Formats: sequence, structure tokens, C-alpha cells
Amino acid sequence: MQPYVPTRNVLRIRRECATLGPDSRARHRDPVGRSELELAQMQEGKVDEERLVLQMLEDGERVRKLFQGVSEEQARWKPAPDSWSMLEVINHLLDEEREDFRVRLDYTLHRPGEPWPPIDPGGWVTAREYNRRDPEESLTQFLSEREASIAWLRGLSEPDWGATADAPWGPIRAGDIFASWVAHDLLHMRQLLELHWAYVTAEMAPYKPDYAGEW
Ligand code: NI
Repeated sequence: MQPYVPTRNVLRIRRECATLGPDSRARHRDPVGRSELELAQMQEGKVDEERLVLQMLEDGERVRKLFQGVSEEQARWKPAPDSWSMLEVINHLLDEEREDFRVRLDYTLHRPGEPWPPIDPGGWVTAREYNRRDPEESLTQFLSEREASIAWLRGLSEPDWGATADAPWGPIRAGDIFASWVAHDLLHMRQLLELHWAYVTAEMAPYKPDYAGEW
């Protein structure tokens, strides 16, 4: 395998993934913070729970397709020392599913005023040794947590998507958390695709994929 020179996209993923430290996602989601007044003026939106839950179900399957069957070497491979491997992405999705989105949405809807349990997605990557884990077991665990999330979401009774929590960076609504949960899958599927692209590019060197078009 030739060394892979990271593209701008890999670097963009590193910046955009909201996992560089505890609760650092605030910095790009809501960089200036919203005042209580601004929040009150926000319109309440309609949420098509059924469609979104179906998408989450299918996105779980899409993640499975993007990861299942890759070799162990590819699963642990990083295009650059500070990039994530596919295995790290899968374990990030697992812990985000179990300890972040579902928990925080639950607190926002059902335990108003109670502080969220802390998370450290960026630190967990190394502290929990994601890249040393078993790939198949990691995927199975993520899919099992996704199944639990689907059941939990389907069990919600008339959720108030406008319910607000005091996040460390300012107020956030249940609907914002739900939207972020769905979008988070897409963000990391893009990252998995990027890692596939980078791996093939490195594997095939000195042949180049330029004829495919610009990545
Ligand atoms: Ni993330």
C-alpha cells in the first residue's frame, strides 16, 4: 500500500465530525449561541416521525453495507495518522447511539431541567481503543443499538419536538437533537465512503482513479 495523501474532503470530515472533545459539537452547530428570545421566536415545525424512523432503519443497513465484508486490515486502516479508520467510525456510531443521541433526546423530552450525562466522543476513540476492537462484533453491537433506538422512537407518545434543554452551549430543542441524530448517520456514511475511496486509491497506486472524475 502506498501512503495516501489526504484530500480536502478527509480534512473537512475531521473538522465537521462533532467529536473533537466533550460537547464540542456546539462550536459548529450553533457557534454564536441562541438567546432565549431567539429561541422563543423560532417556529415549531412538523416532524414526520414515521418517515424519519424508517430512514434511520435503512441508514443502519446502509452503514452495514458500507462496512461488512471489508478486510480486517482495511477496517483498521487510516489514510493519515490523525484520520479515523472505518472501525473507529463504526464504534463512534455505536457509542453515539447508546450514550449520546438517544439519552439526550430522552432527557430533553422526559427529564426537563436534569443535566445530561457527560460524553467524550473524541476522547473515547483512544480511551476505549476503538481500533483494537473486533470489526464484526462492533458492527453487530451498533446494529443492535440502532434496533433499540428504533423501538424507543416508535414508543414515543406525542413527543414535544419543541421541548428545550439547556445544553452546555445554550438551549437546544428535542427536534434539533432528532434532526442531528438523522444527519449524523449521513455525515459518517460520507466519511465511510471517503475511506473506501482513499483505500482504493492507495491500493491501486501508481495507477490513478482520475478518469473516474474529481472526488
Ligand atoms: Ni460524529
